[in-house]
Amino acid sequence: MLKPEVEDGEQTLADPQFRADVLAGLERRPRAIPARWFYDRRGSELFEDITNVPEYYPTRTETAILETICPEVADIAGRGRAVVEFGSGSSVKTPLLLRCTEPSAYVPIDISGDFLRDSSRALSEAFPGLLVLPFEADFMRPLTLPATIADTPKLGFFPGSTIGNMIPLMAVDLLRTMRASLGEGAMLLIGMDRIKDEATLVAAYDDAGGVTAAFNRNVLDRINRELSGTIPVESFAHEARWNDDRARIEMHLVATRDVAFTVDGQPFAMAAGESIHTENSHKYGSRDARILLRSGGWTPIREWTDPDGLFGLFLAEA
Ligand code: AVJ
Repeated sequence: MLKPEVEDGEQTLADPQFRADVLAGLERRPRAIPARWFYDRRGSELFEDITNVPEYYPTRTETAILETICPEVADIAGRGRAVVEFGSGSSVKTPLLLRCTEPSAYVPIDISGDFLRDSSRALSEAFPGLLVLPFEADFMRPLTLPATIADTPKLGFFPGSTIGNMIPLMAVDLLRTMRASLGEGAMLLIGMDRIKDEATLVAAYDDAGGVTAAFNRNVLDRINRELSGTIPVESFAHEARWNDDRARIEMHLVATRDVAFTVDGQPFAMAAGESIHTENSHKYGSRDARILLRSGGWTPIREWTDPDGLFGLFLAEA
């Protein structure tokens, strides 16, 4: 055999976009790497683990809200829509929504064909009669949905407060793009994490067990692995900061000493205390969220929250 044996799913070739983003991001001041690069196989596993740590309230809170209010969503939206999920879906939230909205089709959209195939297979098994149409695409760009469902009204689903990863300018752009992709008469069910006391927010992104720290540092391991980097990962500390001016949690990797390393042969030097900004997680109060939705071309029609008001789930119409 000429080709080296690799484990199934192991990434061997560096994504050129990953290389470009990392090199440009380390060059820039402040240094920053886009959050999307967290999610290699290990990063996705670590994120799963985060959703189970006690301090990280968003996942379990949103799931509980969805469980409670799903029949109302079905009453307002009506059954038989095509559910279009932006992202390949969670194993808990997606079945919850599908069970109560009884869609005519389910279209998960994801940039990673691997995740898409895995989650689609699992869903088809759980919902034998359901037409599952996995769609490999970057949902940040306008897309033409399958012709089979051209005349079916859509219910977009964008849970997890994923919109919070984007700065408001990009979030508004994405909402408009979704509206264009979903077409006439569409509705959107979207989750947004709320603004709350700083201690709760910071703890959610800096759990005592260090799972979020491992998730954050994994992007450095990934750079070392895929871009032949020499970053001394143990010399970077995880930090979660609340930026009140911009209403967002920021994750950083802070050099704990002067460090020098190379990535893809390119040299970099960082002074002790200097950081690499790795993620933003914007938080939206109820009014903020409604303005954001309207700016993106959506009319909010219902908002649901949990008893503690930690998380907001919105139904909006185009
Ligand atoms: C998946 C982007 C919604 O911002 O809360 C969790 C990612 N980062 N802990 C979030 C994340 C650190 C998460 N999102």
